Amino acid sequence: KNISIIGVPLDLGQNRRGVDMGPSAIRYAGLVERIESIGHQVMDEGDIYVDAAEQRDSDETNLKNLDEVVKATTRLAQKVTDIVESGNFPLVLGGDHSIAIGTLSGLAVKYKNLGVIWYDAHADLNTEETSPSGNIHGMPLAALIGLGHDKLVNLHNEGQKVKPENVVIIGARSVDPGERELIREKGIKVYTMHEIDRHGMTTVMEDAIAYLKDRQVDGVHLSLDLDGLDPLYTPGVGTPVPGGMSYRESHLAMEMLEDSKIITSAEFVEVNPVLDDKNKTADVAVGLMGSLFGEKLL
Ligand code: DIR
Ligand code: MN
Ligand code: MN
Ligand code: MN
Repeated sequence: KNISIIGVPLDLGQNRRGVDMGPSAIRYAGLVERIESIGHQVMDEGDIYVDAAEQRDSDETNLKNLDEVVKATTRLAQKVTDIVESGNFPLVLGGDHSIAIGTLSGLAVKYKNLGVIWYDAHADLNTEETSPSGNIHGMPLAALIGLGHDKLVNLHNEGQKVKPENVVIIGARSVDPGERELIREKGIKVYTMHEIDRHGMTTVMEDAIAYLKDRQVDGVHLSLDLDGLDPLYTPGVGTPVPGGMSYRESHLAMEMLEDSKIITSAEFVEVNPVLDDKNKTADVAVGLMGSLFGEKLL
């Protein structure tokens, strides 16, 4: 593969500063060497420019730092569009999960029936109306299916970027009331921790992959929030939730995605080195990317 890496040092989609250092932490953990050693061509395209947060709260909305998030994610969307049009595989490094609005809006220019695997403790399906926090990192999936603030929904291009029935959420264990309603109403496929405990990661991933193939998707984007894993393995995240997926379950999931050959783009988000234990979370992220890109023990 020809892989283009883009960093997005954005921490304005949530409350805990420091996740803007995620791209540096992931590069420091040896990302480029690791992927090159598998045999891929890697182009590090550097970071997207992020404006400093305004110190006042906007009058028109309860969404925090809306204009700065919109500007940075719009730049990201254009960059991702350029990369997919050149035929390269985009690998985006966060930054908080609000960046997914940019990544997927950029992908939507090329992929008209894109599948999405959302590996996360959360559903990220809040809107302006339902959000308990005002944090945009809790809203990207809603915006991408066309719901929420206009500026998020119409970023890069007008309207819905992803069909709700093409989304699979894996690892959910913290879902807000408005999100639960949306999941039911839109029929979004969710494998909660219950399904993973009960049936095992193998069955869950086989099901998820078969589901997306049935949907006849023209590509599949992996959006992996490091808080999807148990905080035991990835403590450097802003909103840790106990009872998550293990290190091995997560590697197995990546290995099965690699075997399936369905993944056409990926992003790894919410690595916060300020909250981490000696860059452990970035190390885990790079290990998972190794498995996703075909690293084999033997
Ligand atoms: C919560 C937390 N559902 C919110 N979301 C997080 O603020 O909307 N997403 N942490 O990753
Ligand atoms: Mn910062
Ligand atoms: Mn998330
Ligand atoms: Mn999360």
